[in-house]
Amino acid sequence: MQPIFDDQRLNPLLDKVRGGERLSEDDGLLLYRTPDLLAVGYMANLVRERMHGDVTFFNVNRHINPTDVCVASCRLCAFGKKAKDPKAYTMSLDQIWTRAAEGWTESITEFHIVGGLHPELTLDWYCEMLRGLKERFPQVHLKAFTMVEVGYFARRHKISTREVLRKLIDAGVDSMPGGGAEIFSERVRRIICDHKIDGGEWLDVARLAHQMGLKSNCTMLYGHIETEEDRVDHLVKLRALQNETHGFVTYIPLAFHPDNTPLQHISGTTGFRDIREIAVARLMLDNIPHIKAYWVMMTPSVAQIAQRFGANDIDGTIVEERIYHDAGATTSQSMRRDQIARLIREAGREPVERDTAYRPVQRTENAFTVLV
Ligand code: V47
Repeated sequence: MQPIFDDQRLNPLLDKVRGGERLSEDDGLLLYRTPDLLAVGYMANLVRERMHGDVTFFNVNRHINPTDVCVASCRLCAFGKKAKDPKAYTMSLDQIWTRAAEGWTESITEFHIVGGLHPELTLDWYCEMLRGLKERFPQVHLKAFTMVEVGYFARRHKISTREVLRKLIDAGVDSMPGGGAEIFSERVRRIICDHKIDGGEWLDVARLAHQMGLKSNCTMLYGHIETEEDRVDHLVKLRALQNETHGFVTYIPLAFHPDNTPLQHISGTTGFRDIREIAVARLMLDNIPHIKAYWVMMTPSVAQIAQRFGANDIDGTIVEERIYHDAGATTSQSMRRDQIARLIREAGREPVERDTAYRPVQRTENAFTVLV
């Protein structure tokens, strides 16, 4: 039976969604503009259940941010500091390896490693860091360096992006996180992150990484000065690249947190907007397997509701998160596995712990086995 949507304009979209037909840019705009969030969520949930049934994935990971020193001064960011700032930090290799070992009883399956664009740390230093991690934790997946960091290494060392990626892969990078994409609109980038590679370059680095065999995630930063058109454009560009490479594994919409940034006059996003962003993503990104509701950014309560609005992942236990907490996130820095499982179960979903490649992980005390 055809559900009766409050917003009748959505009925043709339901036919497309049911038929597995791709949604257009105009459809995307309508999804952003309609007040009928339940209808958008209904359609997103259809797709989500068709792809993943009742499963919601989570993982056990540790974030490592080796430095917050950054040559860029992005107005969106509260994390990056100038080298002379007394509050700036840069960890030594030993500190990084020690930090990685903390929380080990949680049996971490992934290190998520990103940091500032440091003017002095060399690519060789980062490669030594990776080799040291691989030596000490051979079973842990290294999800490391955004497209922006890779672009910066290439510029700083005057070598090609391909060479940077080759060195990182040889040193142990297994995949790449999705950060730094922000929003591809050049008009907006000039204001919020004009020191970063541009949107086209971000996509070029991702394309090359995928061609060289690395999988990656992708993101969009929303809730600042972008328009609905900018958001649709961003999603459609990710979808087009995915058609070419099939290298994106997970998409994570990131809500802008204004505190302690030069854009702190902007109000933060709301629950309605955060949930809509998940649902629109599930509907527009028909070729990206997973949509993650990142609980650190959305709060656990909203990330839980998102599991019925298109999301099929809630991120992980995340030992120590800095980028969002520097920007005023009031969520905890970590959640225990049983807390995550409870959130998922109460949303009527089945929690499945995964590794980075979405293979289920089976736990025994202080150890894990990946089920292939
Ligand atoms: O690249 C920076 C964004 C990203 C702020 O790949 C901000 O699995 C909001 O990319 N307010 C880092 N956002 C986080 C990220 C991520 C998170 C979880 C999982 C994965 C993954 C990736 O956060 C940055 C930037 O886009 N960011 N400052 C801010 N004030």
